[in-house]
Amino acid sequence: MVTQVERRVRTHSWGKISEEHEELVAQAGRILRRNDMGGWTRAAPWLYPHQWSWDSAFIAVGLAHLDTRRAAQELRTLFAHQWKTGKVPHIVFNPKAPPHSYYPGADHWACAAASPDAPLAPPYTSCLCQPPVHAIAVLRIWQAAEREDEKARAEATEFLREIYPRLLAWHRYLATFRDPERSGLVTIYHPWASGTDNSPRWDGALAAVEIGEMSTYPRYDLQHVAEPSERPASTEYDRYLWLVKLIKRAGCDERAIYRSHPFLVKDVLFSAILVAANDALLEIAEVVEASDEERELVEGWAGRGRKGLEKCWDEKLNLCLDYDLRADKPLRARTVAGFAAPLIAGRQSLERLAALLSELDSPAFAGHPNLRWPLPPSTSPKERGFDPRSYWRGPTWPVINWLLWYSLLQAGEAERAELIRRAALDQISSNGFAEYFEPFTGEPLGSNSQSWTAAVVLDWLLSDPLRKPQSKRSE
Ligand code: 2M8
Repeated sequence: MVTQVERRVRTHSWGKISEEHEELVAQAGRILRRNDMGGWTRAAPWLYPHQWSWDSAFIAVGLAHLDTRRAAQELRTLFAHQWKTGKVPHIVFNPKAPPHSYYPGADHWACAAASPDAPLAPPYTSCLCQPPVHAIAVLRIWQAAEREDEKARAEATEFLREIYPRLLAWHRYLATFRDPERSGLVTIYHPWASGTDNSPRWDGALAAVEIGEMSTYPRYDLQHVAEPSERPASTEYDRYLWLVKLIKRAGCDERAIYRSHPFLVKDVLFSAILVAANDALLEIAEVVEASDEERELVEGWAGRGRKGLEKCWDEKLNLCLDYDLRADKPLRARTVAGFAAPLIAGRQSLERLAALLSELDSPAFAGHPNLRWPLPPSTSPKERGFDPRSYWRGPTWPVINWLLWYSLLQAGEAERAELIRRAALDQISSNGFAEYFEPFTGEPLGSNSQSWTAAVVLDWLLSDPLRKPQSKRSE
C-alpha cells in the first residue's frame, strides 16, 4: 500500500501537497495496511480487533484514494453479514481476534445467530447497528474511480450495481423497523448504536434503566488505554451490558424489543446521517438507473427525515435534541450532535444555517477560548456532564470533524469547512492518529493507530478540492 500511497501522491492532479502532508498520507496508508485483515479492516489494532460498521464506511472513504477495488471490498465484506431484515450489524466478530481482547465478544453475541433473520455464522455478528455512513462511502468510491482509468470506472459501476440493492434494504430497514411511527427519526435500543456511546446525550434515558441481576464481566478495554478515565465508567458499562441482556432475552426480535425495552430513543445524529446517506443513495440510484419508484421512495425517506429533525429543534438551546420515547420527552444535553445533525441533514434555511454556524463558533463549542485547536468538543464544556478526557463526554473526534467538514462543503460553506480541515490535520500531524483528543491540551487519548482517523486524513489530503458540491440550501 505504501507504493499505492506514493503513486497517489505523485499523481495528485490538483497541485502538490506539502512534504509534511505527504508524510501524513504515508503514515495513514501504513496504519490502514497494518490494520488490514484481508478484505476488511479492524477498527484499531488492540482495542477494537473486529469489523465495526460505521468505522468500515469511513475506512472505505479513505481507502478509495489508495485503491478503489480494496475500498469496495471493505463494504462488500461488511454487507455480506447483512441481516435478512436489511440490518447491517454494528460488529462482525473476527474469529481470529486474540482471546480476552474485547468484551462483549462473539461468544456473548452468538445468540444473535439463533435469530431467523441473522446471516450464516460464524463469523458472528452483534444484533445492534450503527449510523449508516455506507452510501456516502460508496459514492466516494465511485467519485474516486471516476478520476482513474476506464477499467476502474467500469469496476466501480459494477460495484454500485451490486451494492445498491443492499443499501436500499439497509435504509428500508431503518425507515420501517426503526421508525414504526414514520416520524423520520431512527430509534436506537442501545447507546452503542449511536456510535457516541457514553455521551451525556444518553444520561437521562440511561438513568431510568433499572439494572436487574447480572453476573460480573471483564473490562478488557481498560488494558488498552493509558487511563481508565478515558473509557466509559463502570456505572455506564453495567447499563450497557444490562441492555444487551434484555435484547438477547427478546431474541434480538425488533418488535419484541420495541414493546418491552427500557431504552428507546430517537437519535438525531443517526437520523441526520441517514438523510445524508439517502441523498447519496439517490445519486447512486441514478448511476445504476434504478426505477422511478425506488427513487421516489428514497426521496420520501430523506424528506421525512428532514421534517422529523426540524421538529427536534430547540429554540432556546439553539440545538436539535434527541427524544426519549419511554419518558416521552426530549433529552436536553449540549453536545456536538445538536448542531451537527441539522448540518449533516443539509438543506437548511439561511436563517437556520446561520444559527448552526453561530453555535459551532460559540464559546460553547469551537469558539471556547481555551481550546488547543478550534474544533468542537464532543460535549460542550458548558454542559454539566462534560469531561475533557472521557471518550464521548468532551474529547474531539476526527470522524465528527470529517462529518462537519463534509456537510459544510455540501452547504456551500467552503471557508468554514477549510478551517476545520486545517485544524484537524494539524491536530493529527502534531499528536498522532489517535481515536480522540483532549480538547484543551490536544493530548491523544484512547486507541492509537485508529483506522478511521487514518482514513479521514487520506480523504482530507487526497480528495479533489475542485469538485465543489452544489449548495443544497432550502429556500
Ligand atoms: C466505540 O464503541 C465500541 C462499542 O461499539 C466500544 O467502545 O467498545 C465507539 O467510539 C464507536 O463509535 C466505534 O464505532 C467503535 C470502534 O471504533 O468504538
